[in-house]
Amino acid sequence: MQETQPAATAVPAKKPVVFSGIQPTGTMTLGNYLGAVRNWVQMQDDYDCIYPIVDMHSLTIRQEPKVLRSNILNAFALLLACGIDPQKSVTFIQSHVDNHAVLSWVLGCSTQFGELSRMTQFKDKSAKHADNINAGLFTYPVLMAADILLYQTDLVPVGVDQKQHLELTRDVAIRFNNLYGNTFKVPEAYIPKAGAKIMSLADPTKKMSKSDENPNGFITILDPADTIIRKFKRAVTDSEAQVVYREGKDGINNLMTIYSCVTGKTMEEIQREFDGKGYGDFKLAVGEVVADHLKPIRENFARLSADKGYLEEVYRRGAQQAQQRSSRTMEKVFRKIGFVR
Ligand code: ATP
Ligand code: LTN
Repeated sequence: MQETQPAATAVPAKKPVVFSGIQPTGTMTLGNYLGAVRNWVQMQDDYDCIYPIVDMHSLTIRQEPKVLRSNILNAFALLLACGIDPQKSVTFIQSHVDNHAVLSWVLGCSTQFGELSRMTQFKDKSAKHADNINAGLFTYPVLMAADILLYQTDLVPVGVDQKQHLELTRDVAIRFNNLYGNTFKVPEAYIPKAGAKIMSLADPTKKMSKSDENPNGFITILDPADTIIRKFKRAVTDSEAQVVYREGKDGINNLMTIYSCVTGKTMEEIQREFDGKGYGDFKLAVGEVVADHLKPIRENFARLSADKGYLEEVYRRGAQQAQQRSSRTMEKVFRKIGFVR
């Protein structure tokens, strides 16, 4: 008689951990979306993803409390509206999980003044906010390292502006591991090939940023279709009237990148499509595809932001999950550094 074998219980392979955050400093721009959030959405099926709204980071710039509170809730609703699915990913509000601040202190003691002084974002932001060069602005990358290292992260999907902070995170993790024994996974940056740096529509030599004073420089993902089309029509280009991707054509290169990211067309295909046509036609086409692409997000946002009960349920559950997962790393850190438990 043949013996029946017990059914093999397949142990699911552990998915690599993905972590990334966005600041609640205003409405997400097309740059944030194409450079980061769109990739976060796409990664949810293949990775174990963790996506907080990093409200503690936003304190490095002066905030109006009432506005901040509403920005945090809107940023959270917007993340869900873009397609972050709380059934698949852990999503929460950073300040709800104490471990971020606690690990940040510990890592700060393993980070050198000199290396923080070299951070270009610190130099840029202190030039922009010369009346408020606070210690938090200086130690900001340490909090970011804590965010990432708390979850034993493998991959961090970000725009290219965050590359230097990621390198610092890796350096701090390696230094800590060498000093105290293996504690943290050393993460890798995941920077998209296209869309990693969407430029301002008003000044295509500058990054599109949600805290830009000139609203014509950025498209927010909640802008209505007519605003989007108007902003693209006004986008700064050159006087050549040729839709080609070439050095020195910053404005056109940026519009072509946006068009390519949204439609999936290559630069050559775009060049052919607009061969012999003027910038007016091209700008209108870019405006229209972007407006169409963002329409469902705007509709999802209207529905979600009206449901405060649901949002609260999601961020509470997310914080519990994040607290639990990050506490494992925190315990390990405390043991390694010699704290009494
Ligand atoms: P702020 O204007 O307040 O400095 P920001 O617009 O730069 O904010 P963040 O919240 O700091 O946005 O960034 C969230 C994510 O979006 C990061 O991964 C960042 O690299 C990415 N990102 C920001 N701006 C752009 C851009 N113009 N192009 C591509 N990615 C971007
Ligand atoms: N520093 C980032 C926001 C940020 C982040 C993070 C990104 C804070 N913590 C952890 C990735 C992983 C910014 O300014 N865009």
